[in-house]
Amino acid sequence: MSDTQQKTIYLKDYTVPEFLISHTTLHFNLSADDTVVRSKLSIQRNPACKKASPNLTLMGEDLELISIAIDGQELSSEDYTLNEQTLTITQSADEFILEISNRINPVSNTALSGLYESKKMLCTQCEAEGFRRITWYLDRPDVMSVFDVTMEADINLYPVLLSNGNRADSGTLDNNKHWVSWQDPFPKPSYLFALVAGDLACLTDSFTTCSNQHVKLEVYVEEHDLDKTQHAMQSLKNAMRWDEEAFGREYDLDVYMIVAVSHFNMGAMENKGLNVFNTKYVLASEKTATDTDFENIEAVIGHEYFHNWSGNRVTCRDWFQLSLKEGFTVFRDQQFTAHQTSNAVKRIKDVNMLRTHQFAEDAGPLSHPIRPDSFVEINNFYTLTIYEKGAEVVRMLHTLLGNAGFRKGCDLYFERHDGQAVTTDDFVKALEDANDTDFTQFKNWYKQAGTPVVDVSTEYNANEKTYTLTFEQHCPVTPGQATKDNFLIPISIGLLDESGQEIPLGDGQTTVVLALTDSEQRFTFDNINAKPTPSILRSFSAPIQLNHALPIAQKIHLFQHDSDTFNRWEAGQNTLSQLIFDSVEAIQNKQTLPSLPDALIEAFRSILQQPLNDLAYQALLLSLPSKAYLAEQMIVIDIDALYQAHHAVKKALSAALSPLWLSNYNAYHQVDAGITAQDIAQRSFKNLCLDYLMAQQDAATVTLCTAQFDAAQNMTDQIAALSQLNHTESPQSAPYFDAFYQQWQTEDLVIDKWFALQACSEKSNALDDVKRLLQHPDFDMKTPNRVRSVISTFAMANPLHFNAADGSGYAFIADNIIALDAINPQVAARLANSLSRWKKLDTQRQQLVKQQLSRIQSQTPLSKDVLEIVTRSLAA
Ligand code: B3K
Ligand code: ZN
Repeated sequence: MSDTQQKTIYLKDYTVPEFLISHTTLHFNLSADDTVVRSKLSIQRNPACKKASPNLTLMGEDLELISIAIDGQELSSEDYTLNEQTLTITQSADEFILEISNRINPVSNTALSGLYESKKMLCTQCEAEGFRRITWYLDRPDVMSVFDVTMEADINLYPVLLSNGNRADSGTLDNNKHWVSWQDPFPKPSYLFALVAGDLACLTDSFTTCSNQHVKLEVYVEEHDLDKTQHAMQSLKNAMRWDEEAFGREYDLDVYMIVAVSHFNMGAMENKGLNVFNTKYVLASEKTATDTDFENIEAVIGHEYFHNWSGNRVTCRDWFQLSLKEGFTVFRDQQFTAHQTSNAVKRIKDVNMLRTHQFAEDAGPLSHPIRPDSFVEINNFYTLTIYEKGAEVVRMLHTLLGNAGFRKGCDLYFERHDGQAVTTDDFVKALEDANDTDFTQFKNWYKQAGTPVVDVSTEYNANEKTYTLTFEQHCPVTPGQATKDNFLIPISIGLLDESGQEIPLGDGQTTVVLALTDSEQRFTFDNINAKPTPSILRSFSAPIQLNHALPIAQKIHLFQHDSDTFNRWEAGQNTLSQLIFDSVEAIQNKQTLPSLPDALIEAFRSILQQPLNDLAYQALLLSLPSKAYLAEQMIVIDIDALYQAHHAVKKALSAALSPLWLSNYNAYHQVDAGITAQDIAQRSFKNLCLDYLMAQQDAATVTLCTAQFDAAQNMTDQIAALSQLNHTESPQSAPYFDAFYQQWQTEDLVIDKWFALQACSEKSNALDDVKRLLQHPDFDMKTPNRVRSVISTFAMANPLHFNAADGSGYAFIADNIIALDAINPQVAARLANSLSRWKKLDTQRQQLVKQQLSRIQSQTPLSKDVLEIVTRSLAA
C-alpha cells in the first residue's frame, strides 16, 4: 500500500486548477486487448490561479506511455516525470499544445472504471476518476473542455461507434476497419466523457423540443433485447417533456443516446448525450420485468436525463459538491415519478427507503454530511446520504420557498451558472437571491451529519381555547462532529377535530409550515374549540426522527381520517410498530404476546370492505413496517425476536380478517391484466392479500400461490408467488425454482431475480444454498449484477442468516469482500458497508464482526476503496 493510496483529500485544501484545457481532441484505435489513445490538448495557464508553477501535473493510472510532444516537439524522458498516478511535465509555457499517445487494455479492466469490455462491446465509465485510466489528463470536474473524438475499429466487431455530442463524420479504412468522429460543443469535465463500440441494435424515435428543435432518440442494446426497449424510450420522452414543463429545461444536442450494458458498477451514467446504463434500468417487457422494474426504469432514465442541466450544463467544482448534482437530481426525479404515478405512494416509498437505509448510514461510523469535509476514495461517497438526504434537503428548500419561489431560484441558478463548475453554496445563493431571503442557518444541513431528533409535547388550554406545541431539537454525535448547531427545520402540521375534520388554522388553511430554528420553541394555535389530534410532520417535511407519544386511539383516529396521505400511512405504521415491539418484549420475557387492538382490526376491516380509489396507496396503508426498518429502531437488534414478533402480528392480522383477505385476493386477481396504472395498483394490493393469507402457511393458500405461479402472464405475479414459496422448509418449493430457472435461463436479468430470491430465503440452510449458488455455472464474480443478486442480497436483505449467532454469515461476506477486491474494488467496498453497523448488535456479534473487519484490513494488497470503509467502520 503506497502513501498516495491512503491519502485523505480535504475540502479546505481546494485550490483552483493551475492550467485549463480549452480543447481536447482524442483519437482511439480500438481493440479489446490493445487500444491506442492519442490525445491533443490545448492547454493554457488559468488566469484565476495566482501560482506560476513551472510544472503541469496530469493524472493517469494503469497506462502505458508511447510518446509525448509539446507544440510538435517530442519530449525525451528528462523532460517529464512519470509516477504510478501522475505525469509531470516541466518548463511548461503559458499556452501550448500537448500530444500524448498511450496504450490501454480494456479486457483486463475488471474494475469497470475507464474503458472496458462488457460482453463483446467496449464502453466507458469515467465518473468519478475513470478518465485517468484512459489517458493522462487534468481529471477534475472544474476543468471543462470541448471534445472532438474519432474512433477507429474493426467494422465487423464494432459496427457501431458512439461518443458524446453530435455525429460529425465517418469513413472506411483498409483491413476491414472504419472510423466515426463526434463533436461535443458543450465544454464538459472529463468525468462526462463516454465512448461505446459494439455490434448493437438500435430503437430510434424522435422528440420535438419546446422551441421546435428536432432531436433523434436512440436506445442501443444487444440484438436479442430490442423487443424490451419500448418502455425506456417512452420514459425518455416523458422525462424530456416533464423537464420542459416543470423546470423550463430544454435539450440541447441533435441526438440523445442510451446504451444498455451488462457489466456496470451502478445504475446508469449521465455522460453528455450518451448515457450508459446498466441493462437492469433499460430492458423491460411484462413477461420479464416486474411493475417495480418498470417504475425504476422510468425513474432512472429521468434521473440521467435531468442531469443534462443539473450536473452537465452546471457541474460540480470538486467532488465534495457531489450532492449539488445528485441531491438536486434525485429531488427532480422524485417529482417526476410522483407526477407520472401517485404522489402519495411515491412519497411513502421514498421516506421508507430514507428512514430504513439512510438513517442507518447516518447513525453509524460511515455517517458524513451531504457535503463531506474529506475523503480517501470518492467512489465511497456515492451514498444514500449524498443522494437521498441530499434530495430531502432540496425538498425542504422547496417547502420553505413554495413551488413558484423554488422555480424562480432554479431558473436563476441555471442562468447564472450555465457552463460553470460550482458549489452547493452557489446553489443556495441563487435560491436566496431570487427570493430575497437568507438561508444561513439552513446551510447547517450541508455541513452537519446525523439525523436530528425532534421531541414534541402538546398542551390544550380549554379556557383560552389554545393549543400549544413545544418542540425540542438535538442531533446525535457523528464521527468528527461532537457538537452541532441548531438546524432550521420546516415542520408541516395540521389539526383534526373529533370527527376527523381538518381544523382551519388562520387564513383558512388547514396545513401550515412552522420553522423550527431554536433548540426549544413553542407554537400556539388560537380558537381551537376542543382538544384536537395533531398531525405533525405532514408529507415528512424534514428528514428528522420525530418523537411524539400519542395514545393508540389517536393514532388510529389519524389512520382513519388524516387528509395528509403520508401521515395517514404513518399513523398506521406507528400503531403496527408499537404492536410488534410490544411483542418483541413479550418474546424476550417469555410472556404471552399482546393481542391486536380491536380498533386496529376494525380500521383494517373497514378499508378491506370498502376499498379506496388508490389501491397502490391502500396496499401501503395495510402493509406491516419492514423488519429492516424496525431493526433500525431497536437499540440492540434482536433479530430472532423481531422475526418472530413480526410474523406473529402478521399472522394475527391474517387470521382476524382472513375471509376479507381472500375475497379481496379473488376480486383483484386477474391473470391477464395489463400494465396500466390501475392494473399495477390492483396487483400490488392483490399480492399483499396473498402475503397476509400465506402467513397461515396452510395448504389452501399454498395452492393459491402455486396456481398464481402456474398461470402467471407477467413477472410481477410470477415472482410474487415464487417469493411466497421461498421461505417454506417443505421440499415443495424446489420444483418451482427449477421451473423458473428452466423458463428464464437465457434472460440474465430474470436469472438475477432467481439468485436474489434464494439469497434472501429464511430457510434454515440458506447460507449453504448461497454458497452453492456461487458454484452455479451462471454465477460470475466479474458481473456486478450477479454479485449483487447473490452476495449483496445475502448481506443486506437476509439479516436472519447474515447475523447467524456463530458468525458464519459475517465470515462468508468477509471472504467474498476479499475475493472481490482483487477484481472490482468499487463493488467490494459497497459490500463492505454491510459490516459497518456492528454497534447495533449484541456484544458477542460485535466481536465476530470486528474480527472480520480486522481480517479484511490486514490483507495485502487491499484497495483504498475497501481499506477506507473497514478503517472507518472499525474506528467507531
Ligand atoms: N453520476 C452517476 C454515478 C457515478 C458513480 C461513480 N462511482 C450516476 C448518477 O447518479 O446519475
Ligand atoms: Zn445522478
